[in-house]
Amino acid sequence: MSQGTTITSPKPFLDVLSGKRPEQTPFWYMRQAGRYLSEYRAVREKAGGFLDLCYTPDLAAEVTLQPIRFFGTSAAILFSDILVIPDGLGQKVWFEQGHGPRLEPVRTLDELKQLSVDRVLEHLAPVMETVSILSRELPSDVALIGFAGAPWTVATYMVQGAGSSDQAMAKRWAYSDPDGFSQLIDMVTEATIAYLQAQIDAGAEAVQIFDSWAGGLPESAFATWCIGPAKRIREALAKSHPGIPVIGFPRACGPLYPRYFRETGVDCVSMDQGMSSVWAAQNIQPIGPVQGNLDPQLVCAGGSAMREAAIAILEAFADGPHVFNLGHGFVPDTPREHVAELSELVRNWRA
Ligand code: 1CP
Repeated sequence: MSQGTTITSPKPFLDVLSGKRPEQTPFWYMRQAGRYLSEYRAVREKAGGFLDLCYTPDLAAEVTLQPIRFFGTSAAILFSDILVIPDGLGQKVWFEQGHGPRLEPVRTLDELKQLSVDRVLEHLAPVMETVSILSRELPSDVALIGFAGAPWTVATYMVQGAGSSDQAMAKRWAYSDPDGFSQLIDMVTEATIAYLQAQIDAGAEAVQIFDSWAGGLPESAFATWCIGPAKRIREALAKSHPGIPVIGFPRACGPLYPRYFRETGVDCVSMDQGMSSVWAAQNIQPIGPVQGNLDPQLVCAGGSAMREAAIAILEAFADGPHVFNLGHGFVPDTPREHVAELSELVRNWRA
């Protein structure tokens, strides 16, 4: 190729993560595989339990590929869950239909000592098998994203024993006994680094760290429990797998986004719908590529409200690197025709 020719990779999603601004904005959706698709529900039924689905490579690969076939997204996200890490550490984890995850809570150092990072990779070997199937089967222009929960968010489930809107039990442990709580965070961080490294070895081309409950923390706790572990993960991956981009999603952390972006060293931040896209284009996008941030409820509503909000986001971020996404995952009763219409709109939009 002659000097000066612009080389574009066949994967626009990876181009954006490396800081480029293609004319067409790449897109994918958080929870793009899931209960709003009848085909997903059929495969989940066949698998038995939810964790069985995560640990059956053929079926997990099938549900990962469904949204690529139906909507032509620019990236596939491995089908798994953030709670496979506690499961791999030896904590009892189960999913009750309609109630979400349940765990046998870990609230003391004695309970923590029952868990171990030693068996995590062996336990999660089926997930790596799913990643290798996907890296063989994905279309050549679709990137494969691996993921894990951020240590703080995973710890909130481990300590509470379920999802919680106030993260009360984890906060109380973190505030009253930071040294003890840091042992839990360190264990999850170590397991997460090994798990993400194994996903990349198996074929993941980028990874996302989901810190869904980052938004509830005051700044100093956010720095300790969200920025610190994400920085550790970022540095470990930069050493073992240079060139693999990391997306951070410290959901709902508001004005702390720029600090998170700079201090963790992640390659891209994913933003929730509470973030003003116009403000973010001025204050966050100059730091690096951004991802987001359509309200998933707008996709439920559909129509002109959805279209206008999507266009406003595309326009706000048009001058720099941007991956179109939701501000959080699809909700189960999202009409798939709305997802098809949104995908068509983003695919045809030009900066
Ligand atoms: O079939 C079912 O009933 C299970 C529903 C479901 C699905 C489809 C769960 C249970 N997890 C998943 C898949 C999942 N989870 C993916 C797959 C890839 C994709 O996006 O298509 C990913 C990336 C996740 C990540 C995840 N799990 C997060 C972080 C993102 C977020 O949504 O905030 C969290 C917090 C979880 C925990 C979890 N697992 C499942 C549920 C319902 C929850 C949330 C529980 C709660 O609200 O506290």
